Amino acid sequence: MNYVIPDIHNDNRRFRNLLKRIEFSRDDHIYLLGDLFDRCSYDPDPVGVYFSILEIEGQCTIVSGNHDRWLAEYIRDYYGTKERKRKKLPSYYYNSFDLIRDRLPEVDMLNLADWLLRLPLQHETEINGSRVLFAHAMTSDPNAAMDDIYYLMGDGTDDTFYVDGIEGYISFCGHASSSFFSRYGGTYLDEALKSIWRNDKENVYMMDCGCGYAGGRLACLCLDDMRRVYE
Ligand SMILES: [Mn+2]
Repeated sequence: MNYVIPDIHNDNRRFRNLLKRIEFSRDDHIYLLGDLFDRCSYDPDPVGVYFSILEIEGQCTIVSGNHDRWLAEYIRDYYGTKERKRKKLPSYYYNSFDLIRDRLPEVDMLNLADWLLRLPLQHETEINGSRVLFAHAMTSDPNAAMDDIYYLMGDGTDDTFYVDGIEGYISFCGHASSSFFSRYGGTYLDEALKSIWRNDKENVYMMDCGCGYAGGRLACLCLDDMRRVYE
């Protein structure tokens, strides 16, 4: 089975519960839509998220989110700065950096940063005869590569993607709360404003259901039978 999971945002408990509930096994594959880290003030466990993913790395395809990029760049800046000058650096805006540094030595943090910076911005594949695209905020036609910021943050000036999608593909994204997308028509696959949103053309799925915020939850969509699980 092929599963898609959006923004985990440091919530290793919800992530592991989801894996248990879908009975994730050796034949399965997971597509993660980025934003693995930052937030989850109620139960943050970035190292747990990292280790959970490494355990299943061969069965996991991950695209980068804006938070993954920010964290990786901060780690490199921090350790690229002479020790006596580090105090003068602005602290990382989110909780992940300090939480990870409490548990991992410099070499492992730099490896984490390298790993994050190697993540692709978009992944294209074919599943059960459908061509699919995964990216954090917006996907693009694979023949028309966009700047990094497009995939990581979306295009703030042109929102036609949400209505039209990418011709010939089904796109899966996270980044912005699915509750935001009712303005573009479409359908909530489960509870209104609180579940995965799909556009009217049925070629765009916006999956972020607020995991990392109190009251949010983590969605999981099975691409083989379209079954949804929320944790
Ligand atoms: Mn996010």
